[in-house]
Amino acid sequence: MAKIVNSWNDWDPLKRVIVGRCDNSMIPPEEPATSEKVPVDSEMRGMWGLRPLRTVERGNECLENLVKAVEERGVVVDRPTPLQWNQAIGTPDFRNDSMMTCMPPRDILLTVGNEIMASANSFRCRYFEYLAYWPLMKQYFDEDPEFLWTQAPRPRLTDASYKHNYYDEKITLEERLVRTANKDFVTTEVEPMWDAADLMRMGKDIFIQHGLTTNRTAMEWFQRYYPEYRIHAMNFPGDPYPIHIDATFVPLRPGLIINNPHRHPAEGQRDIFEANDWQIVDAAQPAHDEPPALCYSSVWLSMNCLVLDPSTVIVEASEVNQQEQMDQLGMNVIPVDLRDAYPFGGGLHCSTADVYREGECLDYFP
Ligand code: DAV
Repeated sequence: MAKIVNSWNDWDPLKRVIVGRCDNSMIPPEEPATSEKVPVDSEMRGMWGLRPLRTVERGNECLENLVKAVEERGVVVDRPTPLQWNQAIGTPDFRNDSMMTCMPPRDILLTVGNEIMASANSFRCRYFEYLAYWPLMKQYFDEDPEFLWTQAPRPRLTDASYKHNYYDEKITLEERLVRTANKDFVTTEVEPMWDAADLMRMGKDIFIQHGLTTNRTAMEWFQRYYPEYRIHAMNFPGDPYPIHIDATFVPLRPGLIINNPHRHPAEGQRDIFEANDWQIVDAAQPAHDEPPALCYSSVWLSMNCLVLDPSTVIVEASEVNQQEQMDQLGMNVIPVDLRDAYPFGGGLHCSTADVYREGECLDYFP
């Protein structure tokens, strides 16, 4: 029996990866946590339902581009099994009129060494999304005797999990930034809630963004679950919609991070990197002024890259500035056309989840 699951960071040589699927994707109905994320001026406000089929097909074509690019380099690709996401769901604590999608996998699956853990997302529409990955988890479980198949404590997501009236149509960008600076987010602390894309794994250290999708109780939970790792909270006061660390603070290889120039770490949170001679470089300007239509994310998906090994990176094909900067930083750049997958939840890093990277758990911050 073979070792199938192993990954300690985002840069060691990638050998096996999960790539999402856009099939049956929904724009979910508003609910306490999601309304905070959709900007007031977004064309998606107030609308929900199946995403137009043509955009789903185009999104899937983009994901096929990514599959092809990594398979050509010897990486094994696994795909989730989409559900009918337009079904209404219910638990003893809440009902929701639909689910969302199985994009992007990075939000749902956290790989730490030989363990893949399904997350504790704060969006009700994502409560059952993990089911799309269960056939793969069972396969890994059957084939790899060391694989740990784990589910984080399921949040209840009752009304007590959210601050009500947190969102107000009239709130200005400045007021949002004050909230971010005050670490005042829509989720409460009644239970651990987290999206896997808020975690940045670096061997012995795990850095977790505190924001709209991940709370402090989650960090406390991780510190007790992984007593042998160091858990660090990160805040990025320049971000009015702090959600997921992978368009904000992105490692390319040991010693090098690209950082969104509008979202620098809070006071004191760079210290551990500087003390260990890590370089933190402002990321290049995105090539676009606007995200594509019906997209939740910002133009900074430009920096949401997939590192294949410490000297090779996949960057979105239209993101010419980011490609040029990667090149100057000594990376071999592989462009992949993925922009029409952005509306389904993100860029190259988001659209994937690690299964196997060569390498072991190292201490990069001794
Ligand atoms: O900049 O909108 C997107 C991150 C998606 N995983 C942003 C963050």
